[in-house]
Amino acid sequence: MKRFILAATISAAVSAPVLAQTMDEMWDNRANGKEHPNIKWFKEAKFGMFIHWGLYSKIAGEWKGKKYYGSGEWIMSQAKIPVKEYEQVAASFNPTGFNAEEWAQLAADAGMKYMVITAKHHEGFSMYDSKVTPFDIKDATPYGKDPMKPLSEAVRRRGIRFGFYYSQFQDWYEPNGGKNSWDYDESKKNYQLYYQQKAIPQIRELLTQYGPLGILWFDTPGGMTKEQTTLFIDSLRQLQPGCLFSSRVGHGLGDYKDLGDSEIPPAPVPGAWESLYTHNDSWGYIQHDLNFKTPEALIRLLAQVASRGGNLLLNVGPDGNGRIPEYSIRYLKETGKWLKENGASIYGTTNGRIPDQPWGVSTSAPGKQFLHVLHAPDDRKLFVPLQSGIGITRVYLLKTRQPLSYTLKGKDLTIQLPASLPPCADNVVVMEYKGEIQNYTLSLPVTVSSHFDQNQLEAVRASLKGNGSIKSLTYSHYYGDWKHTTCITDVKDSTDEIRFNMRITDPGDYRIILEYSCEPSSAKQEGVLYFNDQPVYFRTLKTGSFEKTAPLLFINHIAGIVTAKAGDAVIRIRPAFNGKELFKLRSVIIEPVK
Ligand code: H79
Repeated sequence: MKRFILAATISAAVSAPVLAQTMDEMWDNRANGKEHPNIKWFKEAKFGMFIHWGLYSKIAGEWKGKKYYGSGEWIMSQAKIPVKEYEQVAASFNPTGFNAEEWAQLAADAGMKYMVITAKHHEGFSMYDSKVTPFDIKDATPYGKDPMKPLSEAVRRRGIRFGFYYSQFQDWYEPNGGKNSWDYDESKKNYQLYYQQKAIPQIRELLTQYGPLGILWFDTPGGMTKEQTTLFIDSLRQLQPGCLFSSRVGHGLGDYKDLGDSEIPPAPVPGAWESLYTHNDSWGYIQHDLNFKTPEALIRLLAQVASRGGNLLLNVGPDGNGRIPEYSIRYLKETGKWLKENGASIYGTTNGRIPDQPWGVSTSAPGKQFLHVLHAPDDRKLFVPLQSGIGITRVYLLKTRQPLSYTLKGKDLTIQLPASLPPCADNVVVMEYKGEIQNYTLSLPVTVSSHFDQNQLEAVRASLKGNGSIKSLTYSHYYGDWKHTTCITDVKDSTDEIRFNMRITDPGDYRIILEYSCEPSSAKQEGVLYFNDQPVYFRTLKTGSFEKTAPLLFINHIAGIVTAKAGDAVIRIRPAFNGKELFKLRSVIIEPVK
């Protein structure tokens, strides 16, 4: 049975190979094998604030009367703004609304344990007082002050680690910096000169003038060999040996892994790592981007990332006046309220040992599983599949400490949720136990129950035979606003097979839905889904082609209804004939017929 590396076992190195496949150059997520002596705080922190703030914040997504969509910090590149025009923006950049104490307090109120702010993004403008260039906030703007000094102090005073984002390769302002091809001839550039004259001296400033840094957050590596990067890191390390370097320093030399922008791994990932999302669709402020994630979505995202063992670095984009958007302030504070009551289920935890269930996800602490109930079952009975040799000592609601009754039959734990359980983005149940719960393998049966509107068999839980593979597909909607979806691809021959093992907890009729994307060339092919041995035939429906710069569209294609007994069951999916890729299957959804 061929199984994609992600699915091998979750203790093996996962996810890196798929992610690296697509944009290795830009999104290097490989960390070095050695654990940094100061990695502990990072692993425990779980929630950090990312801040993108620069001249693009003042431009706010609109240039010469035209609105731009996507990543606002990319507007100089997107609108091909010449350096001579772009630098004029600094002359009116006067963020008098900036208040270091307010920003630091928001991070604290949100329950964030670290902060990473752009000292210099790709635009090349330094948001701190740099002696290396006059193109900085102190020397080139009417504001005339260094906001990073008071911010670093206000943040650290609250026990929050402070760090800088620094775009080490891309610098669109400098003739020898990476990636400005509209002003400068890329083939004539001397990247080494840029590194020696700007990037390295500036990073040295950041490492020596702002106290102890938690993180130096690099991005989009380029222009250096592995040997050069090693020397670069070694010399910087001497200034602050305790500072962590993100994986995007390149060549697999960082201290922890950063996933792709806006990417959450579908299964636990070992080691120290971080998912990074922005609150709306852009990292830098865009006036017309109001697509803010609700507190509920933020809480669930945080729980999901923690269940895979990582940190969530969540970005806010302050505007050109230095104000954080009102929605970010409100929704982050709401998230912080939830964390005040439920933080024990997030901070310091490791990945959950119970595979994803229709009710939600889990996180771990010694002797404890935190069960994050994202969807309450309609009978209020929480089914938790365990392993043999596990004894339960206590089960209670984290928020109120209210004990919950439960039954343990063999390996099956059933917890009774209170009828009065108030709706919440994530009600956390604590299960204390004796014994050792092994990390799960992805081929364990997926629970299917009639007490949820839907049960989902995610691509990552499939076992594959033949040509199929499980891939993280990367695409954007507007411009640089990346999305990632894990799908089963390349299943094309009649001998290829996608298999899901299920554990059906309730007998009855179920509707089986295939959630997939289908290229024009893949459409109208026959497939067959076996529910145990019962065949259900279907023919693929076209959704459109997969392009990197367009939404990947999915259809929920109802294959049919089957009648199930309680117990173990299997779904196998095959093309009826040899042909093209059948589809890109995101999940199989199983809905009880009520
Ligand atoms: O700071 C945020 C982004 O600006 C930065 N990473 C996060 C944290 C980032 N820099 N580069 N990338 C992400 C990759 C972006 C590539 C693209 Fe494009 C930008 C795709 C579309 C716009 C370059 C230009 C590649 C295609 C067109």
